[in-house]
Amino acid sequence: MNYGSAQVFTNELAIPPTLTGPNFTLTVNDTTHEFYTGVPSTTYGYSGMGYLGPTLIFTSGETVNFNLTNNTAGTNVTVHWHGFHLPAKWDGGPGNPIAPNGGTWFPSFEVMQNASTMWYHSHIHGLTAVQVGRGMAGLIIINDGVESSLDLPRTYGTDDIPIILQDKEFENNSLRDGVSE
Ligand SMILES: [Cu+2]
Repeated sequence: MNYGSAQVFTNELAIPPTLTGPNFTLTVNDTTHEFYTGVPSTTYGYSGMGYLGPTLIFTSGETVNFNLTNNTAGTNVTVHWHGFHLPAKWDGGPGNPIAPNGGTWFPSFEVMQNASTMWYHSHIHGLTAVQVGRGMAGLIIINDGVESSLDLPRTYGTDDIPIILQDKEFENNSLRDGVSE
């Protein structure tokens, strides 16, 4: 049986840290990240991370509250709760921009979903692909009583592994922006 050729990997699988609610404070920052050792790429990260953001842990039925700050030097961002059932004013779509250089946004909503893996990301008109590709995204894990009663592996980062897949284009080992939205 052919299992394919052996590949050599150089980067350890990154496991984002977790934040547990119901109150969350997140900043988004201009930063850099070395996808290839020794070659920093211009990226975005949340709350001190060089790329992407922490995994947020929600409990179904609770109200979650956010203190969000845009510390980038020159770009509007949003924080969109992908796929969530919530009031439009807290959706974080293109109509809810947060200004750069310290602009803030304080959404608050009830978690109406059952147990699931969700995600958040910037959703600025015309720049969503660039901002998400450079790091403005993170996971959300929603727990509920049904899921927690099941006999499943649930030690985050050990046997419950968060995986984020993104396509990437590099030039001289430095990240290039995608061209699509
Ligand atoms: Cu989305």
